[in-house]
Amino acid sequence: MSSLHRSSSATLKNGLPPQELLDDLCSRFVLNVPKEDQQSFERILFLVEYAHWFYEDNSVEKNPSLKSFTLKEFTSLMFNSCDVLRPYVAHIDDIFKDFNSYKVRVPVTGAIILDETYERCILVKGWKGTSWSFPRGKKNKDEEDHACAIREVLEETGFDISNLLDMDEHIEVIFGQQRVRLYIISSVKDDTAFAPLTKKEISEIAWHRLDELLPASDDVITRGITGHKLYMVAPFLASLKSWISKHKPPIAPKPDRPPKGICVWKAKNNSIGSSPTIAESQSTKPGSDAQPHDTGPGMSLRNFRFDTHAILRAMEAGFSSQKSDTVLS
Ligand code: M7G
Ligand code: MG
Repeated sequence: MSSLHRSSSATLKNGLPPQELLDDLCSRFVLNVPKEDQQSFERILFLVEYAHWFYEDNSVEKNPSLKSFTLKEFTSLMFNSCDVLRPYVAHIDDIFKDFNSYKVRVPVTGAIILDETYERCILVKGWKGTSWSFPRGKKNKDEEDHACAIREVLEETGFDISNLLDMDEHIEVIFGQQRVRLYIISSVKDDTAFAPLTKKEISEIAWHRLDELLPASDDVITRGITGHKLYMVAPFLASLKSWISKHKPPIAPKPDRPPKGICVWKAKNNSIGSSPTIAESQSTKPGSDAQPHDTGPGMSLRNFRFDTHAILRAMEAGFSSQKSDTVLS
């Protein structure tokens, strides 16, 4: 997609977004943001990702003749159509690859939400994928572990754990170069209402029986004994079992309850796509040597030869010459 057709009118050709829309997305999400978010391509790609979600969730929803794009395709569109990004089009494959390897090094936090019998926990299913995981997500810049867990659980389940979270009750597992910390939130009533706040991130929320998630293992992707595909669940189960053995549940196990998982929320219009979610495609491989171990997040772009000063100058020029809408987050 190196030379995309650029339409100057609002009329759609081949479902490609009109230049006005791309300009608007670029100005809202890439130019009109705090400077520290424009300091590297890794951070800029997070901005492009926000723009992509806004495009898919709002623009396409309002105008279904607009095409849906993968993040890679959308990134290419943005780089080809935004003045400040166009100088870097030739490097887009490297920028994108670097972004993905950066992503898998950002620490993740979330929660293991247990019911009052400690027999079940809440798992969420990604929008595009087929696997279940604990509600969790990547830390923002300078965000504390517990704050990220509270935010991600709220975004993905609509449930506020801020008054239930104990900073000392957590299980941490290192996957390759990624640290994943889950806080144990115990004794949540099983009739609690859950529903994600983000669009098209989560397709289903359910209470799963812990014994159906077995076997425990170090593998990132496993299948529970009833066949559910699980993502970054099995490596937490041994520690979780040990935690449960030391803590008495407020309510005794209920043998009369259905043995299967209980769905508590399901998206209405989810058509599962063929591409895996980022969550799955991240496929953090323990021991992967794709990245040198001494490069923490934010460092790897130093290997690139982009002129970031030039892009920042161009962005500032763009910023001062544009009257943008409010920044959406
Ligand atoms: P993430 O925020 O990259 O991961 O979202 P994290 O929460 O684990 O840090 C994981 C995946 O969910 C993304 O790659 C998208 O496929 C999807 N996703 C997440 N959000 C917040 C949105 C959103 O607002 N809109 C859409 N369309 N997809 C999203
Ligand atoms: Mg997230």
